[in-house]
Amino acid sequence: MAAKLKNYQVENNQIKLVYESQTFFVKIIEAGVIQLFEAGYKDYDSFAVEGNNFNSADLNFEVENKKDKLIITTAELVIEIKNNFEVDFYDLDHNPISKDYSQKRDPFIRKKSSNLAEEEGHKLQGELKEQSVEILREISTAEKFYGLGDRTGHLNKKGYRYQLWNTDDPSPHVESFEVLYKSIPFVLGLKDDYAYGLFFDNTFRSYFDFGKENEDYFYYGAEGGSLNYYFINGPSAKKVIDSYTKLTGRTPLPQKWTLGNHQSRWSYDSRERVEAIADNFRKKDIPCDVIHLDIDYMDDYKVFTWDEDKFRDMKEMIGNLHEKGFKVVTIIDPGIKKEKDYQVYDQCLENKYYLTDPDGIPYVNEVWPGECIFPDFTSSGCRKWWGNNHQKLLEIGIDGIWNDMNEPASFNGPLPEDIVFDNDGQKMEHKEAHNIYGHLMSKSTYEGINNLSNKRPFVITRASYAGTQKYSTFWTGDNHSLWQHLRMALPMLMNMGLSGLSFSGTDIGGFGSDATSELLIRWYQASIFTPLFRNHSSTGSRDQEPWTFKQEVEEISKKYIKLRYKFIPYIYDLFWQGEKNGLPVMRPLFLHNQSDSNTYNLNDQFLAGENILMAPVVQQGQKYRKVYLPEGKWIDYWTGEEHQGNNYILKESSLDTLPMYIKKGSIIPNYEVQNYIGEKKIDELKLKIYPGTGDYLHYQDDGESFDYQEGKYNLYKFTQNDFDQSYKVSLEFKNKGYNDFYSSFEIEFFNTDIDEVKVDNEKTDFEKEAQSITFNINGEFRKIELFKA
Ligand code: MIG
Repeated sequence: MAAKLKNYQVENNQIKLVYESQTFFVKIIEAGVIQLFEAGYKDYDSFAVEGNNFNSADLNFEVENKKDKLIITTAELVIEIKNNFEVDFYDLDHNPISKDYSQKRDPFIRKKSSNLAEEEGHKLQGELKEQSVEILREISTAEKFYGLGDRTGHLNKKGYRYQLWNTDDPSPHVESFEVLYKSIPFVLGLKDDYAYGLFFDNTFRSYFDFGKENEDYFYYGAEGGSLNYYFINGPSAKKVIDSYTKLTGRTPLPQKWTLGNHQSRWSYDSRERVEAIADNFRKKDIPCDVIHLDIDYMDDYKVFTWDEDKFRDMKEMIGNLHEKGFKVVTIIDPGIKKEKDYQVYDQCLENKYYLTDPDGIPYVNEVWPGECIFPDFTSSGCRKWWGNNHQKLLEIGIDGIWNDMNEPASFNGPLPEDIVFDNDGQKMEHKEAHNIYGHLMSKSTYEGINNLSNKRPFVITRASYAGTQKYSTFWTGDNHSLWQHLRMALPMLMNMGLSGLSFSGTDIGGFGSDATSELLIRWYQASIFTPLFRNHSSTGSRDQEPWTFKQEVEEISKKYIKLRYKFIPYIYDLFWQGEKNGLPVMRPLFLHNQSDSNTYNLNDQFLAGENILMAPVVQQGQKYRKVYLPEGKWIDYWTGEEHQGNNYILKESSLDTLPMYIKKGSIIPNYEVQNYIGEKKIDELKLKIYPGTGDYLHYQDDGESFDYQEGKYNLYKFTQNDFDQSYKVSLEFKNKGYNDFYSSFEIEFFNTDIDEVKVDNEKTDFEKEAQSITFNINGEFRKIELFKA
């Protein structure tokens, strides 16, 4: 307990508060972003916040010393700090946003008669013990909680408790799971319709209890480290995410092919198998961009090697695949096989880049290769060395890296808590470094590939911490081919998106257990807008490629994979925007309808961007699906039927139907479907216009390099105005920097007619069909206008 405030000092943009027994700081990062931390514990930097993108130079704030509290006022917030460093946040009208809970913890009592139940094998939930850091905050009745990365259960986390300790547990993930692979200590609170964020930047085993032990308060705490958290003001959830991702970083624009269809399996374990899979996609006219190689491509599971027998002339194999338009991604695990004369092992030993026990002896545990040592990713030298190891893979043409087992997972019991990490001389123990192991491995991989190639690195990781989105994309680990897991995929991915992890996906069809044909179809449908679009399955489970079930499955899967490819420019635009505003591709409905309480607990619908509403079927045998449409008018993607929002509708949803709605006033870009991204030069942009009033920014670049950062991209602004008497659409350049312009536009309209097309004020011929018009343009233009009298 900090007890009484003795004195305080204002030092630039932070206030130092000296209490009888502790010292705290309140740092004003921006008017609505406040860091609260304790003096002392760490003098090394945050792993999540690596420099931030705020301009804190001219911040104005006032500090007022009242008898029993200190009051800090910024342009957005009033912060009241009381004894014991209790902190309350108010808006400028003095409405409370978030207040510390000033009473003691008072958990419900867990009654049990004896320990027999546990002996018999029942897993009883333990009590949440007092932590060395813990913060209790009041819960108001109408409060909802979101975020926290990859949690099981529902969109809204109220009433549940979670632990942050990166864990590989391949048994089917269910609602009562407290841990999973990732640790993202970020919470988005919605108090009535006022959003705020809390980011608890602590890497030790942490706990978040959202009113489970007592409905009056929620709790975050950790087993070590110090008090260090950020309060992020809304009132809009969009603003909270914008600020959170300014702090911890944003998903960089990916290479375009990464948005295509990925096919994986544990494992395509020979050259013949890989080639047969690839050929089948082309033969069957199912678009596919990427084949993944799981652990069996390696020589004896040794990382940065490959099996020369099973993968005869790997470089040639990859070259052939490239010619057919496939990219290849290989898995890399952290464990390094303990084997003399294996170069990676020798170098790791020589440079002392391994984890040690407290006596400095290399720590050994078992993973796929048998006995292994583990690289110490907290060491910058190790990260650099590990990153450079990718050279061998890049030389034979590998296009991306998939990092697995980096919680880290181990077969011979977990790594003890006192395993030592060097952290560039500021040593730390496993209990502090565990949750950042995957994060730092991703960083090493990203930076390595970035130094060795001139393309945007593509990394997928299983374990992560806050901020990993700067380096990697994510998949949700070992789900199963269960309907529950298809259902869970949606809230899990939405919460990951809210937590900064925008580029995420689940194993389509499910990893463990055997998929059914119906489940696979519904999973493909539900994934049309999940950024990572990969079918993956476990060794020993039934085959899961789209053609391994009856013909109907192949046909319907193909239809939806093709639909995905139509929307590639839309998804790519969302990534471009996400680099600017931090917003994810897959969004819960409340993000754009924050005052609509019907959206707060909507688990099975999401928005792709702002204007496409997805209501996939996630129940076996469901023929009719209830869909909630928020405010506005919504157009059924398939039938063109218009529906009034703020309304529930029932959609017929036979197996080949994916309920999908476009908001009136939307302009949506599409490309011709290709076998793979980049197969053809795209000269024609197809626009689907849902008449109304609205605008849209479309982005175009080379799809792979960093040239766009020097302005080599085109940005088009499309605007439509639906006036009483007339209707007008205009297309103009906002940025002209990339030389491949479209030479033709095909514009499809719903329920309207176009009478005139003008390119740079000159009337232009156009072809008209029932619902669309097409016209050619001569490379460059300034402005295109379409009129309806
Ligand atoms: O313990 O590499 O989550 O995607 O196929 C299993 C084999 C190790 C776990 C990953 C999964 C991958 C599998 N791996």
